[in-house]
Amino acid sequence: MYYGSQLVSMKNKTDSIKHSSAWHNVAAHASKMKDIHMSDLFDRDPSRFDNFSIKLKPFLLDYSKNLITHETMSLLATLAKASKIEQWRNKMFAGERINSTENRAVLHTALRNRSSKPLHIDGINITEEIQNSLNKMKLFSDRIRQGLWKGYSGKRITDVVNIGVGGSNLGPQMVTEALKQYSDNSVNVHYVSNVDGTQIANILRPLNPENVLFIISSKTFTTTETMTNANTAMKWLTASSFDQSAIAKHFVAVSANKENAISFGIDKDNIFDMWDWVGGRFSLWSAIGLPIAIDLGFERFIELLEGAHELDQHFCNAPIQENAPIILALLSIWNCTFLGAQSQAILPYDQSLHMLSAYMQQAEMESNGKSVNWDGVDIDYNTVPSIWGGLGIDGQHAFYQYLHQSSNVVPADFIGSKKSITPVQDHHETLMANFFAQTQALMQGVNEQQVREDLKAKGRTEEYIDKIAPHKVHKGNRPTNTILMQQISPRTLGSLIALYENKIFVQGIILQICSFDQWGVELGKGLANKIQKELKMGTLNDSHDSSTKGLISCYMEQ
Ligand code: G6Q
Repeated sequence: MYYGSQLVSMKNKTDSIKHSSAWHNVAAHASKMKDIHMSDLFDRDPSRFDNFSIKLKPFLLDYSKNLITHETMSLLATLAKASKIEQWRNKMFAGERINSTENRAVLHTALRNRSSKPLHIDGINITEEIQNSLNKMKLFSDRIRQGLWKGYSGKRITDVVNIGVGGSNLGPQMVTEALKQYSDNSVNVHYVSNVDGTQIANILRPLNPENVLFIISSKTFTTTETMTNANTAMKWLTASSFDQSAIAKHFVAVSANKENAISFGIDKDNIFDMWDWVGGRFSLWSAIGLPIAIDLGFERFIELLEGAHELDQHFCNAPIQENAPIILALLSIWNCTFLGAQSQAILPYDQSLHMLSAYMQQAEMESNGKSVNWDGVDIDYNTVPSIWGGLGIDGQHAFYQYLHQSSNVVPADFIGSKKSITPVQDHHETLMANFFAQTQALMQGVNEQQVREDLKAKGRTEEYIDKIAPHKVHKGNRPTNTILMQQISPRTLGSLIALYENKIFVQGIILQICSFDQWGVELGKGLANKIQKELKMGTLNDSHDSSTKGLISCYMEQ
């Protein structure tokens, strides 16, 4: 089998990228660049914005406010070439098993490829499977939206509750939130992810079981949190109907594990496909996106896929130095691995994107938050930053102090829209004025002389100026990328998400990390299952450390 040779070719053969001349050249260049201030680079080059920005249909990417020169970008492009990024990209799109630790293809891009060209995985034409799944989603979402799918008592479905967690929740929920303005509200869509009963209890309290449809979204159909919530939902429904046949009318599943879904009680016709070549955190393009299709209508869901596909086309065809996802990945590596930044902020200036940083946090940190390379050998360079953030304006009145003056430099992505989807008087102008001001301030900063002159002009005493001036100095030189969207829409949002997904893939390849597994998530899961048994039995296992034992005993006292 071809995948065997693929695995063998990766095993024990990775020359650390750190030993390449491309890497050495970037590192040597970084030590020279550290003493340069970005505002000098702007002074020297009036066309810096034109040189370091890319205009694509859905958005403009300005990356000129990074500590870079033409030489930097050229050295980084050579690093990308040395990593064989184009060959790896082609392998991913062709369905090679680049998820080496799980021996799987990585084909979320196929889910949004609108061409009918066959693509075979293990002899199965997945293009056909994807199309069949989309057809099923269309039929189902139309019936729900038009009120043709009835509950057990003959009433229409008014509320859909999606039960899933992690990749089976964050993507669809983030998109549903972002595209609220595009919903005709024919159905209310809710999301339950937390095993804390408070969440499901609050969501179900005002609902009438006769009008509710549950989607159990779980690729594995074994995730404890999702199964616990699904069981609660099942009890809630059957307590009202007392009739098992009601289940088929109120429960559907999205899963790669049909057997488990069926033994849970879900009708086999009500199961939507998932495949092992789609990672959870990249799965919103599959039937995991069913709640999006129900909320917005299937045509809007297709627009989301098309927007992502357009960005994939750009990723596949644009040369490295004009390739937005590759450039974003290279800049992250430049800022973190070479210049030492430890975290990165995602700062949307668009209310609709309020869940974006949480989504990106999973996408990047679960993919690349690792410290061994493809061969399992320890990596001795900084890999990816921790990702955090939140809505820009709210952040300005909270954590931006840290961005401007902390001793840690936090590179940030600013994401805003030219047009608001909900124009209200002059709100958008105020919002965007802040959006532009912040990246300028982070880049330029204010030096001591400027602070002193300003305070003097305000009539402050010399004594006061001496005391306060150091506190008002902003060193600036803080890197930002600006993504200026046309307007949030299914299509542009699709492109934005695909931009980041492809960026994450590029980071993984250059840093030689397997981006598509998540063993770090498994460890705690296994332990929690064991402890849950102890809590149920009321007996404490002696093998725990004293802290864990002490905490569990204290919990058991109640
Ligand atoms: C994503 C991760 C993880 C996963 C959840 C839910 O890439 O693998 O977040 O999506 O643990 O898993 P199930 O869909 O199998 O319930």
